[in-house]
Amino acid sequence: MIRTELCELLGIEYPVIQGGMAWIADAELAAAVSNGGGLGIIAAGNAPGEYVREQVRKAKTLTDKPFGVNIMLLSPFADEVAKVAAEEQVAVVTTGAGNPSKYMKLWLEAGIKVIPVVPSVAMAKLVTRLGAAAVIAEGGESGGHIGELTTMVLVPLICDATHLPVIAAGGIADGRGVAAAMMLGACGVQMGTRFLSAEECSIHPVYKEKIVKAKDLCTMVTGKRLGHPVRSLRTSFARNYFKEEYGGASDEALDALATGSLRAAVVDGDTENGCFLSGQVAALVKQVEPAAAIVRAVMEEAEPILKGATKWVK
Ligand code: TUI
Repeated sequence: MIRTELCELLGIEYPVIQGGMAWIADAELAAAVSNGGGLGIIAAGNAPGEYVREQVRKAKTLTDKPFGVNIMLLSPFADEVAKVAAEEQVAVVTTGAGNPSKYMKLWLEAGIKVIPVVPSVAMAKLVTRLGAAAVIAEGGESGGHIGELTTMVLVPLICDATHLPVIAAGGIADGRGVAAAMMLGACGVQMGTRFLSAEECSIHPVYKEKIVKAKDLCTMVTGKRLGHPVRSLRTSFARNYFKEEYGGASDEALDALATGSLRAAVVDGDTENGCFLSGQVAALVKQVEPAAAIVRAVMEEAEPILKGATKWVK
């Protein structure tokens, strides 16, 4: 059994957090992860405050374990969602895609543990000063909106930059990834892509099948030119976006292409118009199974690896 300071901090059994996947991570998935002993997360994505309030209240009926809300800071509704999280007094807020500074006081006064994604040492130091409870060091192997550095480099740098617990994310989908993250100094992991294959994850069956069947070179990064690099499955949509991006399309034309593309993937399974966000680890995801089984499996796999790690030490 692996227990770390993250378990004590969050009141969870296994040091595993579910990624806040926009359009995907709803009350059902979050509750399943929390009931499985990890920390489930409801993603606000680009949704309005009332959607998030409804999902939070639903999750409270599905689990009595702690869960969190992810606030995507590029969202036009970030202000109202931030307020809803405080009003509903969720246990944890994770943030992504921006600087959470302006909301920190509101959340801390509501007794919320704030865990921002930090793509750099500077951001880690800033949120440490502002009272974050822990930080997520998410490398560019991740799906969705990504930073510059890889997990292998980012995690130890962030561990050196803060005294807070560090959660590793990006490129982790099994016990080997968990063990490696702990070797780098992390005391927990966040996984997104692995939970796309959870039974309780309500994405379109085409999306789930694409994840389970994905191979090593199945993801690509688009959106660098606009300053918002995004990793997704290499579908005809992604290839076409990439072509336009480097073929002189205007910023407006690229925005128009992207509009509605997450919904088209998640709800319709539409490979022509849908953007199927995924981390590189899709290649390691083999089957559909309950979220609780995923949480347990990755931690049980990590245990003998960590125990055996002394075998090279003479
Ligand atoms: O946020 C994510 N992943 C996401 S958000 C998302 S929705 C979206 N879709 C299209 C375009 C943009 C967003 C899909 N996937 N991961 C966490 C993350 N946060 N990765 C990188 C960052 C980040 C980047 C810059 C965090 C802070 C930051 O600060 C910049 C600054 O200095 O303000």
